Formats: sequence, C-alpha cells, structure tokens
Amino acid sequence: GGPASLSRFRGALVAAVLGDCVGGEFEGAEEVPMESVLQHLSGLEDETKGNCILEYSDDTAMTRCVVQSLLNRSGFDEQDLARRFAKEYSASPGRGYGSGVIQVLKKLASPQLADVFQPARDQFNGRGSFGNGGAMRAVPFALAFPDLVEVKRFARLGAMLTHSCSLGYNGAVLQALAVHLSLQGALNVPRQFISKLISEMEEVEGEEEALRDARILKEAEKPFCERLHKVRDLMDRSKVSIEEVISELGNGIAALHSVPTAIFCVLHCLQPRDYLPEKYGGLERTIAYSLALGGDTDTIACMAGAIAGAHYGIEAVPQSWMRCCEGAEDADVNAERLHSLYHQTTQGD
Ligand code: F2R
Ligand code: MG
Ligand code: MG
Repeated sequence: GGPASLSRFRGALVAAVLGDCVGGEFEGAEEVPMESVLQHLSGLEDETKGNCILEYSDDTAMTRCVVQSLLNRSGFDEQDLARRFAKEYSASPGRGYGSGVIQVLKKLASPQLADVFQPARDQFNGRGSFGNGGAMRAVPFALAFPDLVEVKRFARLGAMLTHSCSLGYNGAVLQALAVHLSLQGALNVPRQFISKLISEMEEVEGEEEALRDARILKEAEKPFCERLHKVRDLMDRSKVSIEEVISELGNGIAALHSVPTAIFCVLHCLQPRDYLPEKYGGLERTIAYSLALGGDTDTIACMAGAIAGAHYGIEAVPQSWMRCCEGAEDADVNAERLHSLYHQTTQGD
C-alpha cells in the first residue's frame, strides 16, 4: 500500500501482537538457537494442532488500553488512559508485568489520586523507571496522529504515566517515531530512515532532563543517538553475529537495550538471510530474528513487529500465525478504526 494505507496500519498493530505472543516462549532465555525459533514458528503452521492459542502479555494488554483510550476520547487523555491501565491490571494481573510497574498500576487505581503522573515519579527512589514498558505500547500513537510533533508529544506523555526517567519515555518516543516513518514508506531507503531517526533523537535528547538523566546513569551524553549510530554501523556490514548485536545494542528490559535493537532487527531483515527459511518474507524474518536474540524476546519482537508490519502491510502477515495469537483479530479491527481517526485528523487540518 501507499503511505499511511490501511494495509500498513493493520500490519503494524497485528504484527505487534504476533511479536508479543510468539516471543513469550523465549522471554528471559539467555541463548536461543535459531533451530528452536524455527521449530516454534513452524508449530504455528501445523493445522493438526487445532486452535493453538498463544496468550498475549503486558505488552499487548497495555497497547490495547492505549488504543481504546485514543479511540474513545478521539485523542490523548491521561486520566482516561491511567484509569484503563489500572483497570486492566486489576482484571488480569498475571500477564507478566515488570516487577516495578505493578506499584504504579496499583496506585493509579486510587480514586484519591490527584496527579496521575506522580506514581511514576516515585519509582526507584524518585529516579523513575527506564524499563521498556512505555516503548512496548507506543505504536498506537503513531497510528492515531499524522503529525510528527504530536506523535512525539503523546508517545512521551503516554509513557510518563509509568516511566518518568527520560531513558524510559524517550524509548517510547523513538519507537513511535520508527513506526511513524515506516508507515510513510521510509524503510524503502534504509539509510535515510536511520538518519532521520538520529536527527529527531538529537533534538529529543538535547532536552535538559534527558542530558541530566544520562549523566546520572553514566550513559553517553545522548544515549539513544549513540545506539542508533551503532545500528547504522551494523546495518552496513554484510555479516553480523547475534553475539555482536547483543553486546553492541543489548537485548534487555531497559528501553535503551531494546528499542534500538528492535529497529536493527527490522533493518537487518529487509534482505533474505541464509540462516532463515527462503519461504519467509521480511515480516517473518524480522520476528524470527528478534526471537533468536534471546533476552526480552516478547517485547523486542513486539516492537520490531510493529515497525516491520507498518512497512510490509497486512498481506505479509501469515494467516496461520494470526490464528494462533490471542488478540490478533481485535488488533486488526482496531487498526481500521485508528486509520479512520488518523485520516480524520489529516482532513481537519
Ligand atoms: N517483566 C517482564 N518479564 C519478566 C517477568 C515475567 C513474569 N514474571 C512472568 O513470567 O510471568 N516482562 C515485561 O516487563 C517489561 C516491561 O517492564 P516495565 O513496564 O518497564 O516495568 P518496570 O518495572 O518499570 O521496569 C522493568 C525493570 O527494569 C529495572 N529498572 C527500571 N528502571 C530502573 C531504575 N531506575 N533503577 C533500577 N532498575 C530499574 C527493574 O528491574 C524493573 O523491574 C517487558 O519486557 C514486558 O514484557
Ligand atoms: Mg511482556
Ligand atoms: Mg518483555
């Protein structure tokens, strides 16, 4: 499809769910042989298995809250979103949430709460969380707002309800930017795509709080930009080992160690790779490769899936995979609603 086509919206939201559901199998594993990944994925194609339901985790549970809030309020409403996060957690606390964020979700349920951003500020002795929980649910912001400035603003605010450290919320900004650009077809010229991300993040990370947090945490002056430069170096190389990707970019639960990694997975899998089945298209390659990195596989595959899905569109999503994943059908329906909201906003300009 063309820029911002319905197919790209559907691809982005559905592939995010697929990444989460299929990635759950390996979350936390130190080493994941590609053979195990391919075996797991071929199991999804096995018709004899009947309705093999892979459940979604916190990544999708929170993304669904963002989607419902944006659609219901026709835009961003922090009170409504906070209420939905709290309600979702209390209804299904066993979706594998981060151990810190649970405190925030419990506090957000209190009717006496005056400032919905305060519980997140209190995390980790006032330093705030730098986990990837804001980034893993950032895709709907790119699907609701056509304007890049709004994508950045609302992805940041949406993340700050649980993640007040800039290394947490700026991961959400980067993920939303990557989906936004991919929707426009920017991955057709991969070097321009990564250069645009770097120039946008230069500005985002130039803010005072970001510079301060990076100093306190002893990271590079602009940590996400530093990682994106590494992504650019790695994507130029014909051969890169999984070990190098992990040591250069990371595969962990911090936004800094997972969002640039997800972006790399998409870029690396734009071409066929000899260790992946020939029959795989780019979307399947991206998800399989994300799983083979080990570590935070559900979240890296969810974020990479969203960026890749926005590029390849819904036609690239295997039906058999979709049938196996809880919430994939709902995501497909919601993508169409977000597509209408996005284009309504464009027409209103
Ligand atoms: N939590 C998981 N997976 C492991 C547990 C699975 C579960 N027990 C099960 O098997 O059922 N996955 C999910 O969590 C990640 C998103 O986490 P989020 O929302 O960012 O949570 P949190 O608690 O804010 O941060 C995660 C951890 O990062 C460390 N951390 C963050 N900020 C810190 C700081 N300022 N100082 C020190 N440490 C900090 C802490 O260890 C946090 O617990 C996704 O992977 C999702 O899939
Ligand atoms: Mg999860
Ligand atoms: Mg995870």
